Amino acid sequence: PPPRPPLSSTRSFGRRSTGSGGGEGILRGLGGARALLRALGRAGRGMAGAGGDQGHPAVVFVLGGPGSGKGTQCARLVESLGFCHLSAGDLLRAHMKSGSPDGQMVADMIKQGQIVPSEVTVNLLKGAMAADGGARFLIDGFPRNVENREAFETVMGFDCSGVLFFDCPEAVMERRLLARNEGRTDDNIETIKRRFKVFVEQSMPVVQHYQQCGKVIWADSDRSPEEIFADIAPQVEKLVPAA
Ligand code: UP5
Ligand code: MG
Repeated sequence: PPPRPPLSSTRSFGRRSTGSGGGEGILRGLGGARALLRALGRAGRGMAGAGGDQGHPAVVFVLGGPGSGKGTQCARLVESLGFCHLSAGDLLRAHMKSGSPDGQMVADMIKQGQIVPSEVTVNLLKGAMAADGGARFLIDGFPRNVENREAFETVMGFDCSGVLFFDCPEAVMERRLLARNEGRTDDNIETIKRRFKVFVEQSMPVVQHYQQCGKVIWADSDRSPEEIFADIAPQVEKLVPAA
């Protein structure tokens, strides 16, 4: 297998200055949400039988900085390995356009590059997983902080099978995002910088947690899409084989 450098030495995320993270105020306000999530979690444990040996679906979290290629590689994995791909960002963007009462809050947070409260995201993911009913999921762009991770486990009643992590230099990600041109409200240089900072400060600790558990498939994503895919596909298939 390819060498997997320790995460502390990854080129893109080790050298950023730290400060007060963008979403901390929101996270501090989540005490009530935690209680709600615990209650939802008890109800959520009933969701079983959708596939995996454990009586619950198998989930691979797909993480990496903004523009690291999560969506691009997930599309390929769906095509070749038959996973269901759920992008938390896509679910949130659909939610903000749905006319839901919290839609404006979600739109504002995405525009600012901040992390939407876990109860919103986890409920969207839970609903989408149930609607699909499949046995193998790629969950892309989630969990984005430790609290997201804990909320997922509490609500769903199980943890991921593994994490696919795309490591990419910030300069490369920035160039890709500025060239994407899909009309996303967060693809401007100011928000991109904030997304990088939030990623380093809040999302990397999630990756480090799973690294310590030995659950991370590490991929250098500063390569062609074809090279990346050839590297990761066999590893993902081995982690969660088709039934
Ligand atoms: N591209 C891809 N791979 C390439 C390669 N190997 N070589 C050259 N070009 C490549 O790729 C980005 C661009 O690069 C594309 O144009 C692609 O063609 C090209 P993509 O595959 O789209 O990268 P991805 O990692 O998916 O980038 P994305 O911008 O979607 O990542 P983010 O993590 O920033 O976005 P996401 O949609 O996950 O989240 C957006 C916001 O939603 C967050 O900032 C946050 O505010 C909110 N959010 C939450 O609050 N909670 C969540 O759980 C999820 C999101
Ligand atoms: Mg994406």
